[in-house]
Amino acid sequence: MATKKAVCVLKGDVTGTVYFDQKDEKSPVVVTGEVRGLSRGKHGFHVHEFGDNTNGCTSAGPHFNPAKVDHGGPDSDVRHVGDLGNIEASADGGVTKVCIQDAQISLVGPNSIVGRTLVVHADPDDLGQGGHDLSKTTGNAGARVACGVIGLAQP
Ligand SMILES: [Cu+2]
Ligand SMILES: [Zn+2]
Repeated sequence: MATKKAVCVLKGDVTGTVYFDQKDEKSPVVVTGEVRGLSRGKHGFHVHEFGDNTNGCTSAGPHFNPAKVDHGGPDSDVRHVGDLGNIEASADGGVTKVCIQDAQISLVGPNSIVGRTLVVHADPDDLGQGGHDLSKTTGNAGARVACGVIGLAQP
């Protein structure tokens, strides 16, 4: 397989553009880009199951979780495929750089995120460790402040 590239334009209360690059099916996916307008602090950052934004970010459904396991953080042994953790804004309203490498998401095969939705949340993802009712499903990351469908990018 040649290098695969995908892209997501985030829209909502904040905006952004996020790129996904994968050298071959065995390689991690490199996630880069920018999100503009976040409040200072950590914000949950996930791939949700459906590429359906007909009812805004809500219709993207739950976290992409083909193995039907509990929510976790990107480095957890048990996690959803879509669990990319948090991005962190250093000040209110500025530009937050995204720079993540992840070995569970893919651009091909059963863990492919192409055609699914990337979501940025209002609150921090507790990575499954918060002890809240929602920790093991959503990380209690709160509202969906922006989202966009992940699609194949121009080469
Ligand atoms: Cu999410
Ligand atoms: Zn999750």
